[in-house]
Amino acid sequence: MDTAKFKGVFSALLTPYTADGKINGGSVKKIVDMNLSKGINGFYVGGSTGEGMLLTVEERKELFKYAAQSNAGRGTMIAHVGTINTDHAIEMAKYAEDCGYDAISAVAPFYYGFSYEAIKGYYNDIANSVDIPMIMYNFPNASGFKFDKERAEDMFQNKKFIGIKHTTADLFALQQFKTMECNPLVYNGFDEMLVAGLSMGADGGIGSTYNFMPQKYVDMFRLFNEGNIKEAQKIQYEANEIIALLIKYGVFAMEKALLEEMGIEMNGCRKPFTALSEEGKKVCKNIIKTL
Ligand code: MN9
Repeated sequence: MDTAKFKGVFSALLTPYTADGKINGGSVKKIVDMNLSKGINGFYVGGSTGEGMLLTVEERKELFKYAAQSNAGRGTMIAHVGTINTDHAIEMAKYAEDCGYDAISAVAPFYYGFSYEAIKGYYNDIANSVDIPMIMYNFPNASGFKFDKERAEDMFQNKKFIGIKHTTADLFALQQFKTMECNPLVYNGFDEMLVAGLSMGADGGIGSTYNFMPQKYVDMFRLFNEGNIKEAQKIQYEANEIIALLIKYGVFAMEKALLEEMGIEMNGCRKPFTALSEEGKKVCKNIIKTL
């Protein structure tokens, strides 16, 4: 299959809410338009950044619809359908396919400490329920499941699997995936390490901070591919100064406050996430001036 459209930098779309806590379709459109205008290649919808685990199945489907309509065929769309209930994941995967998504993705089922066989079954059940390909979401800190080359070689025998979103600092593992015979697409998952991930062979990145500073990631990716590593590193350092503050005050709450400052209604994160502190709000206003 032609994987060209899957390479590049993808925003892990934040989920905006209305004042009464519903999914805010108008704001989804604003983020999508702004990101695409800066050169972002597409969107990863309803994942960790999108508060996927805090939304109902109906809300996740609604979000898929809004994002697909906003994108209107411009960028490459990946729908995160992961949850621990296989039937729910399949329902969302089918819906995403109907909305025109290019691929689905799923985190490994968590909480019960499922066996490898159970996890493999979950992935195959979801992947085989649709015709679009599957991108494995490898996030061991959240799922408790360690995905390595050996397991990838086993799971990727199913040709529906085309890639891995690699959200761990283990860049050796990332590089090892790239030595697999099927040469999967591998995405760098921690924004603060994009240039490092690209150096180890990543085909692109998927990240939350792309939502409010897309230009930096578009530039990093372009400069890296032009062989201008020093300049790419410079932008990575600039981004990391901001990311360090986000990590201190709450990543998603801060990202949403930044977009709110840019005029896009976001209405914070869903509970049990806490609201941004007063100090965080001040820091946010200072960050805005540097963007
Ligand atoms: O989707 C995000 N991952 C998580 C990617 O939030 C788990 C990243 O963009 C991080 O938010 C970011 C800050 O650590 O790298």
